[in-house]
Amino acid sequence: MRRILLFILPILIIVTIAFIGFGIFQVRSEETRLFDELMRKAKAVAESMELSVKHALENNNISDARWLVEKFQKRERSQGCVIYNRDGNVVAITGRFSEWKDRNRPYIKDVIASKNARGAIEQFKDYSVYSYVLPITNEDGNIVGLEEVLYDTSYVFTQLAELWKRLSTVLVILVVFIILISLLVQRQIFTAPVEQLTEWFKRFQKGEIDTRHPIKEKGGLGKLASEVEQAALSIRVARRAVSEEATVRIQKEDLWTDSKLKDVVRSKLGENALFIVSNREPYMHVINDISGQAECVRPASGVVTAIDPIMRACGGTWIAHGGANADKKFVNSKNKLGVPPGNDSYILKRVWLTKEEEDGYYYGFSNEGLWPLCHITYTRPIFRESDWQTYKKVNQKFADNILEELPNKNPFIFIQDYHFTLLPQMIKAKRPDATIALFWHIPWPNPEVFSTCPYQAEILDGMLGCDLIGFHVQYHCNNFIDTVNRLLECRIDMEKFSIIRSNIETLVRSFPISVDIGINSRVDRNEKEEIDNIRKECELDGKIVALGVDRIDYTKGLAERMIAIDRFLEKYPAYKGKLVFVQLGAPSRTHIKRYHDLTGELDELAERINWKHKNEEWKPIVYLQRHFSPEEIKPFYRIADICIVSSLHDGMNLVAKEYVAAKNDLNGSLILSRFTGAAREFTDAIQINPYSIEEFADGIKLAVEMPLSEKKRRMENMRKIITDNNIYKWAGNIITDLTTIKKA
Ligand code: ADQ
Repeated sequence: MRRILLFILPILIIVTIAFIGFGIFQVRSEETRLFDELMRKAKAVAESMELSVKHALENNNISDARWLVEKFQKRERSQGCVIYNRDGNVVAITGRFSEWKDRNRPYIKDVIASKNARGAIEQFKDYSVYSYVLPITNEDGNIVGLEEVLYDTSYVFTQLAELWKRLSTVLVILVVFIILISLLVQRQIFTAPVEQLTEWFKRFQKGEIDTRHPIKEKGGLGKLASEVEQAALSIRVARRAVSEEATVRIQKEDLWTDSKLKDVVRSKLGENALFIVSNREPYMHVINDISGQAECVRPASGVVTAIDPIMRACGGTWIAHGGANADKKFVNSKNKLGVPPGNDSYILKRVWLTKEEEDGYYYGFSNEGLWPLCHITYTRPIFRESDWQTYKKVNQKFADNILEELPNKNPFIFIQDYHFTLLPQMIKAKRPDATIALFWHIPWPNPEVFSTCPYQAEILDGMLGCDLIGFHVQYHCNNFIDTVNRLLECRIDMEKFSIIRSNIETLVRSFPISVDIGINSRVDRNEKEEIDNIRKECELDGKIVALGVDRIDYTKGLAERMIAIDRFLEKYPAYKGKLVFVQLGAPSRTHIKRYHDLTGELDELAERINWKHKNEEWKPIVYLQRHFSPEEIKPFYRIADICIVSSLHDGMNLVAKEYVAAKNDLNGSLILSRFTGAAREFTDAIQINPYSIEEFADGIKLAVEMPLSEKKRRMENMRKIITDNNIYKWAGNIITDLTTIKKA
């Protein structure tokens, strides 16, 4: 708009100045013409009366003189006449100008003296009057008197004002025409070709077209178009070169790092951008209750912990629900923003959901239905038809949001979790060229359990729009293949471990997720200070510290953990006053009754156990119920002599891996539930059955009493596992597998 103004404004200024100049000239000419006409009229009238006035004056006939001036009363309302004797005294005057005689009129004496007629504009009351004075002489040339004809000139000014008004109207019409024509011309010669060029550049960048730019003209725009074409071509060539270089580098490096993953993405996906879809967004903008200011928060979510480093390394677009209360303030017109804040490594696109949609799709179907269905923790899943309908609607909403972002050729979409089972099929139906992977972060139950879901066929069908479905462990892959085989009509290729349905082949693979050991083991600047503060605030000096870090979720075995601490202290009272268990609990899904009840249950349990065992200087449980940033959690991991992960069922459990990654002094023990995915890799952890409180309490004793050398040996083994199998390897393997399938 500013550009258009800059273009139109000078034209408007020039036209307006020219028009005003022309107007002034027109009005001046008209004014001169009207006054000329007035003077001529006044002179003619005076001369036509000269003889009659002379006669009346010579005969000293006052009544004739009065009769003559009164004739003017009947003429135009603006006219008048005054007859003077030879001394300049008024003899007769038209009634409407009667006050004229009280006015100072020095020119009368001049006319008597010079005997020359005089015409001039004079001020009278609040208007001006044209006065024409004619000397009346006898045959001897002596003055017998004077005759003055008066004209009110207001009508001249009224006519001039009318003229100005007409000229202004023409000016306004002209300005409107100029603006319209300029906009039209500007669009035709500037905006339209630039839009064309932009569209071409966008599509050329995405690899959708190979044709030359569409600008035909040779002038400035043509030159600009050629430059743009050169730049686009150079970027393409550079990308290809980077991708080839990346391939060479990958072959040389063994260990997976963020830069190796970046190289894999470049070499395997080339120009095709990476799209991640998840329910939870990696960065939320939340209003701080105390300061009232918006702040950026990383949510407590295993999916976010895992995927964020990948996106930081590779770039791309992450599409997620914008669910925080200040999220809308931080997006652009396309609902996007660069994240992490201040670093802009990748794009986050926020999708908005209504409260009803969030209730039905997220709280209802996903977390009261699918979550308990897949976790065997004896919490009954609830399937409501209305939730299912909303779940379908929201999946479609995400599909629409993704489809409008995709480049025209071979995009790569990586969907996260059970919130989007229908999404793969929805995207595949519109974009069969898209490569789609879904990672299922939670366990997959056996066919009997899954068949209790009333929407089983639609869910499986939706998921089979994928080219690849990943689980943490092989056991869940087997469960999935069994489920599909039992519940759907399809062909299973056991050799490739794939499912073929409606001509789409879906590979099923296990990819054990992990963490970035580098980020987790790095010592931060203020860490020592933070550790001292925590020790002081939680009264941990000289104590054995056991730690739990979880979202408050019934699958995480939080109650079992507290009960095991109680049993441990009962069974081994020598540890009273010596061991403190710190639980960091992030409130989660609190709108769901089961979660709300759990929060109350845990508060009560911690309170009861503390009451039972505490003394004046010590209590066994420190329960910190809030969200912590990853930087805040790390010093707790460093302090902890023992980390307890007691999930009743868990896809993987990243807390176990974060703890091992943070323990670079090797002085720590991990107590790990057998029912986590992590238990398959961490055979050196102290594995427990969280349902068996005796075994659990003994596990704590084993961890407390384990000799340092044994602890170090076990920790070293576990650290080797996550060094080799880190989060970059996880993502790299998925991308490599996918691109291999695509080529086959
Ligand atoms: P989650 O069920 O969210 O993940 P988990 O793997 O343990 O579980 O990850 C939790 C994450 O939240 C960790 O990064 C942890 O540091 C963080 N966290 C925990 N408590 C917190 C607190 N109080 N404040 C802030 N952050 C906190 C799902 C599956 C898992 C699977 C992951 C990844 O349920 O089985 O391991 O996805 O695939």
